[in-house]
Parts: sequence; structure tokens; C-alpha cells
Amino acid sequence: MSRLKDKLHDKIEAQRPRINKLLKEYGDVIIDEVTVSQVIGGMRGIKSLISDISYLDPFEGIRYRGYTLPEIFEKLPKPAGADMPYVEGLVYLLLTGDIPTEKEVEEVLDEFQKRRILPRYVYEVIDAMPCCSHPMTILSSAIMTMQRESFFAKKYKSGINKLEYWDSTYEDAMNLLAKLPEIGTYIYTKLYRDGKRIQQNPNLDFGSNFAHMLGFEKPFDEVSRLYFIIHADHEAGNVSAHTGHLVASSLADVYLSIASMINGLAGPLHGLANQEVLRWLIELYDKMEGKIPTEDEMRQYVWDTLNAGHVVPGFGHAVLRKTDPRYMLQREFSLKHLPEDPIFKYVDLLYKVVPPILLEQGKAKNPWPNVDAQSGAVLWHYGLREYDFYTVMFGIGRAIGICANIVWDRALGFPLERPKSITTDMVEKVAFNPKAKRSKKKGSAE
Ligand code: CMX
Repeated sequence: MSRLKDKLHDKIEAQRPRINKLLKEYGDVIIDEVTVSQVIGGMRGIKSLISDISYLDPFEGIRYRGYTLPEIFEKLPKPAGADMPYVEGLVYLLLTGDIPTEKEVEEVLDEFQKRRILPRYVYEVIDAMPCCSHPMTILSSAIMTMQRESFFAKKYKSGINKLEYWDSTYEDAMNLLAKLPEIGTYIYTKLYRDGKRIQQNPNLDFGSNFAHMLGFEKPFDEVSRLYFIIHADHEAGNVSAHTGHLVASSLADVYLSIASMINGLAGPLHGLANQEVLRWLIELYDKMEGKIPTEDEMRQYVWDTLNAGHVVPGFGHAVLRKTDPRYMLQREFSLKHLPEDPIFKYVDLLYKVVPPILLEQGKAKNPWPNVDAQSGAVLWHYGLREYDFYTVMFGIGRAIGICANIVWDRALGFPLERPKSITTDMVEKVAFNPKAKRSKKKGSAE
């Protein structure tokens, strides 16, 4: 057993009694109430999932294993001379809950090294995808294709004990994560570089190798590490994380679950928003013939978008109620490395003009920018101009968090997910009852 797996084993043994005790002794304690608006409104905010991998506070933003993103960037080991930490360190942290030492990071680098070779048939499946398939569709298909490699599926068939499920799930998770940079960059070269593939460099870390295979010079390695780390997880209820958990709860293996999570991420209200932001900005850039719009021109563009019945991509959030710290981290990076970039100037202008407009419009509960408002501008600046590809990078990052969650779901024996649906008649019967209880919870009518 690897030392990472050993450690994970000990952590799992320590966590199981906590969950068992909660279930056995406190299973009937009420945690939350559910209102009609939540039942109709996409279960928004109902506390009904558990994950220790990350937690999202509406005002503070995301914490991974209790650490804020600035703390993560400060504490995780970094490659020599780099500002951005090893992605491998984040994998270790999300799985075990501990900040790894340099040596522990090296062990994850070795683990990935051993597992990174992609079966030939995956390239063939990518090659065979019909023209104009979206990169996210190709990513999902490539991952699905590898389902035949699943250790968990084989072990399950052979009849292993429930308590051992996590072990082969961990193997699947590490195998898949190690291969994602190769899959992602092959999709890129296939779609945009005539399939001219750049071989992996076995001496490079996850982020650097990704940049190298994409064909981008430094500091794109830093951009990749930044990007993968900030996108890794956003607690359990967002569409991609929830989909991954939901599908895995049927004991579907990591390949099936991560392909599903990628499909959820590919929607424009979720991960695809990073592509949408760039598409929307480039439309304006072309219209302006490359000039920077005035505040009034930008305001007009935003209002035109809203008046056409569209959302302003990159703004708003289902949980956050302030500027996304992932946005701020990328903004700081941009102010340092690309302050004069015209697309960054557009993004900067949006930061100024959009929140007051959304407040004036009075619909969005959060007028502030989310991660996607800024991320494409950074990629664009460093030469990654094919914005259809941006969500693939989001997906590779997100797979890290969801894999960690699925390993833990299995380890703690979380059951099949099965919320209950009711009919409109039933909702009306409860709602129209003169004695119906009304919630006093802040935001419950939202
Ligand atoms: N532009 C215009 N209208 C917006 C808006 C925006 N950026 N954000 C919210 N609204 C609207 C909603 O469409 C909704 O309108 P209706 O009442 O007509 O249906 C109303 O404001 C209330 O929505 P909300 O409760 O504030 O937001 P939701 O939790 O329903 O949705 C989100 C959250 C992110 C889908 C929404 O803010 C949005 O569409 N933003 C733009 C797309 C985007 O950036 N998505 C990426 C999110 C981050 C990620 O997952 O990657």
C-alpha cells in the first residue's frame, strides 16, 4: 500500500465511528426546514448533503479542508521558484485533510507518474468524435470510454465486502486523475492543432506538464496550477459536485460518475459560463474594433444583454453573497501580470459597472462576479484563445475534488441518494392549509 493510501486508511477508520454515532444516536435530530419555494426552486440552500472536503460560506467563500484559498496558496508546497503550489499537494490535502510535506507531494507525483499512460483506444475515440463536437462532450466521452478499466467495477463483480469499496475507488480515482492532463491536451491538439501531440515530460508536475503538452511557455504552468487549484471543489451541492455524488451513490464507478459530473459542468449556468464570458466579451471587442469601451458604452452593453432576456455571464451565484474569492485571486494575478491586457480591462470595467446594474434590475440575489468572470481573460492573455476549451480546464480541476468526495462517500458507506418528489396538488394542499407553518428563516421565501 502507498503511504498516501495508508494514511487515508487511518483517516477513514477514525471517521467511520463519527458518522455511525450520528446516525445511530442522533438520526432524528432536525437540521433544516424545507419551504415551498425551495421545493419549487431547485432545492436551493436545503442542508441535505455532507462533505468534509470543502465548505462554502456565502460571505467568506470556499474553504478546502478548513483552509481558505489564500491559506492554501501559502501553505501547499511549490515547485522550485514557483508562486503557485503543486496540484499534487492539493490532491493529498483533499483526500487526507492534511497539508502535505514536500516528500508527501513527491509521492503523489510518483503515483501519477506510474498511472499517466493513456490506453490507445482513448486517442482513437477522441479521433472518431464527429466534427464540431464540443470539447466537453469529447472529454466526457473519453472518460466514459475508460470505464472498462474500473477496478471498482471488477472488484464489485467479484463480490468484495462493503468496507473495502473505498480501496478500489481510490485506485480508479488516482488512475483517472493522472490521465486527465493527457486527455485534455489531446482534445486541444486534436481540435485546434491538427492533432500534433506533444509528448508528456515525465519530470514535470501536473500543471507544468499540462502547459507543456498544450504547447504554452512559462508562466502558463503557473496559470494551470492556479486554475486547477481554484476550481477543484465548491462544496457538495453545486451541479457538478452533486451530480458526481449522485451518480456514485448508485455504486457507479469513478469513470461513470466523473463523466456525469463533466456533463453537469458543461451547462452555461455552471462551468460553461467561463466560455460564455469570453464569447460575450469578444463580441463587444469586435464591435468596438478593439477599443476599450467607456463606462457608458459598457453599461449599455450590459443592459442590452439583460433586456434581450439573457443573463450576464460570470455574475451572480446560488450561494455566494459577495465577490467570489476565486475571482479576486485571479484579479490579483491579472493586476500583477497583465494589467494592460485589453480583455482584462474589459473584465475590470465589468467589475465596476455590472453590480450596480444587477442591483438596479433587482432580480439577482448576488450582483457580484463569480470565478468565471475573470478566468477566461487570463487564459486568453497567455494565448489560449479557443474559449470553447476553457471548461475542459475547469473540469480537470473539478475532477480532483469530486474524486476525493467519491472516495470518502464509499469509505463512509453513504447510501443511494433518493430525495422525495411530490405533486403540485400535494404542495397546494400543504400551502393552502390555513394552519400551514411559515418559515421565519432569513431568505426562506427566496
Ligand atoms: N444576470 C442576469 N440575471 C441574473 C443573474 C445574472 N448574472 N444572476 C441571477 N439572475 C437572475 C436569475 O436568472 C433569476 O431570474 P428569474 O427570477 O427571472 O428566474 C433571478 O436573478 C434570481 O436568481 P438568483 O437566485 O440570484 O440566482 P440563482 O441561484 O437562481 O442562479 C446563477 C445562480 C449562477 C445560475 C445565476 O446567477 C446566473 O445565471 N449567473 C450567470 C451565469 C454564471 O455566471 N454562471 C456561473 C456560476 C459559477 C459556476 O458555477 O461556475
